[in-house]
Order: sequence, then structure tokens, then C-alpha cells
Amino acid sequence: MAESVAEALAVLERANRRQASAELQQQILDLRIRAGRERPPQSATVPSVAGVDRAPGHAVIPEIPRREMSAQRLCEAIHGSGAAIVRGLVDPAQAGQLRTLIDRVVAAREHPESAPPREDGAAWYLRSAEVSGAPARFFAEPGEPVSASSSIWAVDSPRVACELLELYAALGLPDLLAAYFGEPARLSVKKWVLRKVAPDNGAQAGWHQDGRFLGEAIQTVNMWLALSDCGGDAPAPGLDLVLDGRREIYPTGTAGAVFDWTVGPDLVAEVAAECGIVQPRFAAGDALFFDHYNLHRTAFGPHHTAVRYAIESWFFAASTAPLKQQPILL
Ligand SMILES: O=C(O)CCC(=O)C(=O)O
Ligand SMILES: [Fe+2]
Repeated sequence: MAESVAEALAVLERANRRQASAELQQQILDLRIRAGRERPPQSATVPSVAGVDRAPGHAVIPEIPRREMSAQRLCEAIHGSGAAIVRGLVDPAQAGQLRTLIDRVVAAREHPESAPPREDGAAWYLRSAEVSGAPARFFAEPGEPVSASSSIWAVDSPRVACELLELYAALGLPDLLAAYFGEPARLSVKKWVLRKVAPDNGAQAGWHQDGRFLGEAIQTVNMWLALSDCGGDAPAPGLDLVLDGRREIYPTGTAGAVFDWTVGPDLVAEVAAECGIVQPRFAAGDALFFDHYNLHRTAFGPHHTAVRYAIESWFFAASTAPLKQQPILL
């Protein structure tokens, strides 16, 4: 990162910590989006995958104790089994605060008259001129029934995005990911998403690999942070994953697939016959790490009665971050 950018960010972030300000939050994010477009040269060494056991048949996703989290451990788990779980990455109180923040952002979008999108101290829901496009809509047209599910780009809430950036720094993610990628990591506008998923809302949950949309000439890590008790027998939907370290992109739109972007159930069954499907149970604050090769879907089932909150943060190796995804300086 250019020193002038780092200095400007440090000044803005210190000022926002001293006195929270909607204007500062917007400026911080704008600066990070502008700076995210620069591509640093690829540099250092990356963790070795030489000894990783890619044999299918691991029965569970490897778990890494929070204090033992390292680029090497993450790399071994992702390359070996397709994913890793870090329990209690965020403590339950902080997970609760993040749920409250997501509700506030959803309210600002849905009911701006009672939940102002902008207050002096908080840019709750404000679109930056640096951002283009829009996430998939989950809200109905006037007159249609309103879905309880929401997906909101984190950047559309500078207040929340700034808080998350501070959290990621406190967790040591920038250094951990730089060691994983061998270069700095970027977030992106399009793949940094606040999620509130309704139980059994009728949505078809499609098996997919994010590499299908993002391309394969990339290096990524997705940190999917559960903010609700979800998955498995929990009342809220989690994620279903194929335990697969093979790292190949499967064809979509075939083998009984409902959509052209999903992997058909017959093919999923074939792949899973060798490696198995897991429906992990998550507590609020648990994090799941995987990359663009992971085959997964949002879980759905009749036993779900509760809303699930989560934050999806796709990190890219800076030199491979697709400009279309609108990279953001981490
Ligand atoms: O939160 C979900 O249900 C979907 C998440 C997902 O597909 C992802 O993080 O790639
Ligand atoms: Fe996904």
C-alpha cells in the first residue's frame, strides 16, 4: 500500500474512532476502494501444499483452534478437505452486536422513514460513488409479499464496513492472509455480504462453487462468519458442503440442475459418494473458511424456524482480484 494512502487511512480511522462520523466512514471506504484498484506485484513465499493429504473420505471438516490459526494450517485444511472451521473466532457478545448492526442496516433499507439511512455518527445505508452495480434483490416489488431474507453489500453500510475492517485487523487477518497468498489480500465490493436468511423461505438453495462465477485464475479465501446458532439440527439454516479436496470446477446446468449456474443433484451425489456431505453445526461467532473450489449450498429444511445471520467475506490475493468484483484495500 502506498505510504500516503496508509497515512491518510490512519488519520481518518483515528478521527472516526474519536468521534464517529458518517462522512469519515464514507471517506474511509472510498479511499479503500480507490486504492484497491492498484495491483501490487506478487512477492513472498506461500504455504507448502506438498505434504497435504488430498485423499477423499475425511468425515469432518478440520477444526483449527483459534490460537493456532496460521496460513499453513489453513492451507492444509482447505487443500486437503476443502474447508476449515475456527470455533469462537468472534465472541458471542460481539456476534450479537453484529446481528444488531445488520438489523439496523436492513431497517434503513426497508423503512428509511423510521430508521434513517444516515445519522451524524453513522452512514447506515449509503451508496458510494465509487461503487457500481447492486446485489441480487431479495425484496419484493410493491404489492408482492416481502421476503424475510436479505443480502446487503457490506460497502453499502460504511458504518458496518468500517467496524468489520477494524475487527479483521484485530483478528490479524491482513497478516495471516498475506502469508497465505504471498501478497496482500483484498476484499471486494461484490463478495462481501451481510446475510440474513429466513427459514425455509421457499428459495431454491443451489449447489455451487464460487469459482464458477469468479474464474479460476485467482487465489481466494472466504471467511463465512456465522452470527446465529445454525446448521445441522439448529433451528436456523447453515451451509451444506461437499468435503472435497480435489479442487476442480464441476459442470453446471446438467445432471438435474434447476439453474444453469448450479451443479445438478446427480453430479453432487456422484462427487459426494467419494467424499461425503457435511452439514456442520455452528454457534454464533464460529467461522468457516473455504475457497472458490468448495461445492456448497445454503441449507434448507422443514425443521428451520429461525432467521440466520452471517457475514460472507471473500478475500483475494491482490494481484488476482478480478476488477469486476471491485477490489477493496484490506
Ligand atoms: O450464506 C449463505 O447461505 C451462502 C453463502 C455462500 O454461498 C458463500 O459464502 O459463498
Ligand atoms: Fe457460495
